[in-house]
Amino acid sequence: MAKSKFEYVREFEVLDTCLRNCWVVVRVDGRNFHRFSDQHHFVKPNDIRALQLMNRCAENVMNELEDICLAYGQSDEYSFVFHKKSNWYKRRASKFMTHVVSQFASSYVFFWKEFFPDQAILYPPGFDGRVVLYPNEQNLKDYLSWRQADCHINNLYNTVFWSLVQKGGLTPSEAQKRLRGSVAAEKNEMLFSEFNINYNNEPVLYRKGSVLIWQKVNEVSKKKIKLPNEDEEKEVEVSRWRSETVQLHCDIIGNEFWEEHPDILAEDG
Ligand code: DGT
Ligand code: MG
Ligand code: MG
Ligand code: MG
Ligand code: MG
Repeated sequence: MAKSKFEYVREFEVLDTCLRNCWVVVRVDGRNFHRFSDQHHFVKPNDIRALQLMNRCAENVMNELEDICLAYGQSDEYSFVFHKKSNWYKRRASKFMTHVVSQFASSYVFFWKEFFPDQAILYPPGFDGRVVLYPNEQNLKDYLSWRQADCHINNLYNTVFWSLVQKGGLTPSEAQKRLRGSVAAEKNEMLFSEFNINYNNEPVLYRKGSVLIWQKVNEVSKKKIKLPNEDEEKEVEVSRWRSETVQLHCDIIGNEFWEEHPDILAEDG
């Protein structure tokens, strides 16, 4: 087929291939969710509906896209890890990022009413996205540890802050002043002595965030078959292995998690 004289513009497109053998992480984050959470009356500091909606969206992303071996989410963000051997869309960074972000954002609106049956969604939310490559397993584990440590630091702060405001009667700026310069141990102590809250007994979903991984399940179903030498159909049980996502709320900073799930980052994963 003859080429049009416009064809040359294609040469303006540049390659954005992710370096081979690197773990590809795409992180999405809600745009101005400070405002979005206020306008939709999210419970402070943690709204279980909002967090579960995020998890539902991430599950959809993992099921719809290829080669995601793990996802980690907290607050208004989710990180997706594409396997280092992935060759999805020839490893084009823009494909990884835009497919994750658009699938996540459309899921957020699509599944909204399942989690907020009594709260209309008031305007279309947006999410930003970024791609980061990690050249070895330790860097990837440290990335995930960084996000989980961030979850812990923010959640401890927010738990004390909102206790001081909601139960202690302080204004937000008074609470902020009380907390300025305090270390973790002091925050724990404040929670315990003033509000009788043992931080370690707070819901693990809030303290650790959510991890999505694949697990193999054996699916048994009944099937009718006709044997060549018999007239009647016979019902037999067939079983097959299927992968489905499972949600965990556990520590991923220590080695135990990786020792328990060696298959997640396996070469042939
Ligand atoms: P950005 O990401 O720079 O566009 O701006 P924001 O406002 O999204 O800031 P970010 O991502 O650093 O912080 C997340 C915001 O989302 C923060 O204001 C608190 C809010 N948020 C996230 N999860 C919850 C929740 O479960 N309950 C409430 N009340 N707010 C939440
Ligand atoms: Mg945000
Ligand atoms: Mg921000
Ligand atoms: Mg955020
Ligand atoms: Mg197309």
